[in-house]
Amino acid sequence: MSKGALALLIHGGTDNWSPQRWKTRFDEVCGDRHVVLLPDAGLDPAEVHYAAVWKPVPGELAAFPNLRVIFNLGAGVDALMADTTLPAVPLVRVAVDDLTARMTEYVALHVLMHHRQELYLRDSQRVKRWAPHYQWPASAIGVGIMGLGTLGADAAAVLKRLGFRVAGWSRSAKRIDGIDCFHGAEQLDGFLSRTDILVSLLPLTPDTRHILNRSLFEKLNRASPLGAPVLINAGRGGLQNEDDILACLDDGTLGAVSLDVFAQEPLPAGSRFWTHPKVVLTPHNAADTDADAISRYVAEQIARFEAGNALQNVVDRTRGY
Ligand code: NDP
Ligand code: OXD
Repeated sequence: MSKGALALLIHGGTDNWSPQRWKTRFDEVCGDRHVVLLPDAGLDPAEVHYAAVWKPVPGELAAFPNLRVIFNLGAGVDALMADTTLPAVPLVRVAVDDLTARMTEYVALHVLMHHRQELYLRDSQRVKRWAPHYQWPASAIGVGIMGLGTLGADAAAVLKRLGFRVAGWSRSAKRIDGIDCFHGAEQLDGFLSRTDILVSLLPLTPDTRHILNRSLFEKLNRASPLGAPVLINAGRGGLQNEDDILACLDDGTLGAVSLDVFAQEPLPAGSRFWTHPKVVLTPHNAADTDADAISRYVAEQIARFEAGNALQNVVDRTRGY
């Protein structure tokens, strides 16, 4: 009996998301399984048992009557959750060491950049100003991570190792050695009041949309050694109220921000974020999903599933992540 096909549905790719590269990698790891890069006019939709997707158009997955599992080629599933026609089969997201390590690099880089006053020092170099400010030790800085999941927990451990006072905030209660753990709406204010650098690694859900807004920023440590608190958002653009961020940078409620994600991507040319002196921005590449690592992960999951074992990292559709 022939194996069900794996369909690849990849949209919105940039240079690091070449669909053909994904197809080549999947062909290598899927043995004799038919791997189809869509669109493919010759494909019988009934043949497809698995779909590996990035930003499919809403309704696209409903075309496969015999679908068994959907694999999202990334960690965040907000785009899929918005598809009301998404087939009711298990949806598996990415949680692999390769992606986690990349995100931890981004978080460590940006926390250190703000802690070590890189914006001020680069500006000093530009104007030939030899005038260092006092440099606080890492132990004076409270870093607060919103989202203590796969990515947040790893970043927290590395920041702790660098000497920062690290706290995390999640939906459910947690105990992590050396990290001050807060959870739920009732503990959010306590978490914010000890935070100088706020790192957002939350998923975008109805509960978290626009959670990064002025009223939250005003609850961050107002006596921060950094002068004013800093925001780093690598979760999703929908988590942030962008007008509030710009207004809070302008009036000093926030000292600086690092943003990897935006409400509209690519960021429009007219956005003030491009040129604001207190903004460090990156084009949603904090943690790229690597075709080698992720194709292996998907192939392993399919092998587990076909051997009768439980799939890993299945999204809870009622929570939305
Ligand atoms: P996980 O699902 O492992 O972790 C999510 C964390 O957020 C959990 O700790 C969860 O709490 C917490 N959380 C969710 N909802 C709430 C809420 N309402 N209140 C408080 N805490 C909440 O996800 P990952 O760590 O793997 O990824 C996080 C996000 O990072 C992804 O959803 C994606 O949007 C983004 N991402 C961005 C990338 C980039 O390049 N910019 C790359 C990869 C991911 P609990 O533990 O209690 O469930
Ligand atoms: C992801 C992403 O969710 O790259 O994995 O944004």
